[in-house]
Amino acid sequence: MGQRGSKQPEAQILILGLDNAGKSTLLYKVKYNKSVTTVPTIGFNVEMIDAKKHRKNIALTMWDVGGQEQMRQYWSSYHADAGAVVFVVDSADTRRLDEARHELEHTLRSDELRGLPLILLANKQDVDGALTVTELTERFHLRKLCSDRNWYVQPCSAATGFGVQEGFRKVAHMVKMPSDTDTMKENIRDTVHYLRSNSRS
Ligand code: G3D
Ligand code: MG
Repeated sequence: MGQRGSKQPEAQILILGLDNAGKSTLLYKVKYNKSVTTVPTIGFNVEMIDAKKHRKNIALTMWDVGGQEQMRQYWSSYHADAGAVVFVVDSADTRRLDEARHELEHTLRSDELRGLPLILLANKQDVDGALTVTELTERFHLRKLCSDRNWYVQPCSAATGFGVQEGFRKVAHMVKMPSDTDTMKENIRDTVHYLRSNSRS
């Protein structure tokens, strides 16, 4: 049951990345399709957007957790219910790429996020010198880092809107719905029940 009492399935998305990567700007761009003036996020912003997965309506609750150093210790408390990780990078801030990579590696090591899809949003593509998808994929060693999960890199600009809707469509497409695991658990329960009742007879 959705938070709004809607019956459409709902998934939680974590939007992570260093401070100033453009997380909040992206969130408000995709939610309201407009640019808003952001202030550094203290705590978190949360927004729900409607999306489609396999032609079905779903709701994505997007958690934009502050990226500053002192906030990062709280990231893990948002992990448990997530269905996908969106990691936002300032593609033009080459000075902080190693720091971003380090944060991404650290995040993906979390047990709660194991196997969840990663969508890397290569933001600020409107800025001169922004790294391309290929360059970022290499710099982040994504093939190796994400060998055990689905991943995708979407070039975008929260400033111009380029690639933003596409990026979040991809998120909706790739997200693991909580019902996926519920269904799996039910299947396992049914199988165990079936095996037990058969072994008795
Ligand atoms: P954060 O939530 O990840 O910390 P913000 O980042 O969304 O607050 O954005 C940080 C700054 O980057 C903001 O500028 C914002 O306008 C800018 N920004 C976000 N996305 C883009 C983009 O795609 N292109 C460009 N050129 N700028 C972007 P200010 O000046 O307000 O600090
Ligand atoms: Mg912010």
